[in-house]
Amino acid sequence: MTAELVFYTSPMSRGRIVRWMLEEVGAPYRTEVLEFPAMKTARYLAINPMGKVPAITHGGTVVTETAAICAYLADAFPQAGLAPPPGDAARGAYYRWLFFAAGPVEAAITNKSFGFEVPAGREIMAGFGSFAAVADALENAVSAGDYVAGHRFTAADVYVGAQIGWGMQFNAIEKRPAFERYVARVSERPAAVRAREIDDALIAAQPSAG
Ligand SMILES: N[C@@H](CCC(=O)N[C@@H](CS)C(=O)NCC(=O)O)C(=O)O
Repeated sequence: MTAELVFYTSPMSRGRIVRWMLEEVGAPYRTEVLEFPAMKTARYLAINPMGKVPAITHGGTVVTETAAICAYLADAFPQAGLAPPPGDAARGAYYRWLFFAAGPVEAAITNKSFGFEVPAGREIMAGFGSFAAVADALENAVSAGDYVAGHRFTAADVYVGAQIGWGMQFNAIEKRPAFERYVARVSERPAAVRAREIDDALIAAQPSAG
């Protein structure tokens, strides 16, 4: 019997990234939509003690953290070809940019959005250094080829593409031509389009919508 895959999300959240990944994977999954108070129930806190979405359960395995979920799904469904296998030279770049986007990029964007400044001269203490350094490194990553980990699209492109796309949409990342080209390339994939349609339909169906 195959393990049931359950996706806990809210259609306006980072869950949109996991939806995209799930659509890339193509395995059947069941969605549980949790709106904000429902994320703090004892039942959901047992899945994610942070009380945040997204999360997945796959049989008895619980995974939280969007980037970790993307990496887990790529490994759990290798037939989808969304991760360079261990031993493949592209595995290094795959890990590198996935973790870079979940750590330094996320921190740089959050700090910038809230107006938190790294005190001058203290960049060596901040894991992301400075926003400008993060943006330049990211531009390098998406300019070296079509995808961030070698010649093939991977789960790292789902996560990096979504982070840059989201950042540009909310003016947290400047619209550099290299970012726009990369985001256009990855976000026109059929799975990305399908994922947006599913979540946009869920938003439209919400009682407060319209
Ligand atoms: N580090 C987490 C962040 C998840 C997160 O912040 N989720 C937000 C929505 S995008 C949330 O659930 N907020 C509700 C709350 O904190 O009550 C990840 O990458 O998955």
